[in-house]
Amino acid sequence: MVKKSTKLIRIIKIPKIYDDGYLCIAQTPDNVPFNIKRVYYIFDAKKDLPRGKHAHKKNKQILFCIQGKVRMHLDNGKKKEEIVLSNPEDGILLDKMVWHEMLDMDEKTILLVLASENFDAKDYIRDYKEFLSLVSFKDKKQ
Ligand code: T46
Repeated sequence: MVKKSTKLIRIIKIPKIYDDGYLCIAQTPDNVPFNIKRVYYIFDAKKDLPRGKHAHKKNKQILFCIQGKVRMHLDNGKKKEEIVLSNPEDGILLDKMVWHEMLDMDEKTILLVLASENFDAKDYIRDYKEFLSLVSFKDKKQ
């Protein structure tokens, strides 16, 4: 279930079952608030090399750290928040138009990501100044 909060960071806790080892279940719509079109995972990350550093125009995602740890930095143009993920049953919702960075990973870290959209390089905003101007333009229109 998605915990309601005014915070930028929204943790999605998924059920964990013990059956000769643990099994965690992410499922639409019970705990994933979008239809999953794509799944990818990231491993063998290089220490001290941050990843992410972008926002998505349309794509929404949930990121699980299923092994090791990652420090997640989120920024919506108004506020910035950070959290360390190290529990495989805790996902973080990466909404569209949220700048995100993945920090402090190492070769043990494995990130599993569920995405609402197929890969599209045009969906990425990789320039932070452009991101800030797009979110402030959206705010002025509302
Ligand atoms: C994100 C964070 C959480 C593909 O060709 N198809 C794909 O589905 C993905 C995810 C990536 N790529 C290519 C694009 C780049 O040439 O893989 C390369 C590495 O992607 P990127 O530098 O965006 O990787 P990260 O780890 O910085 O970011 C990834 C996702 O790409 C991104 O969407 O939100 O994880």
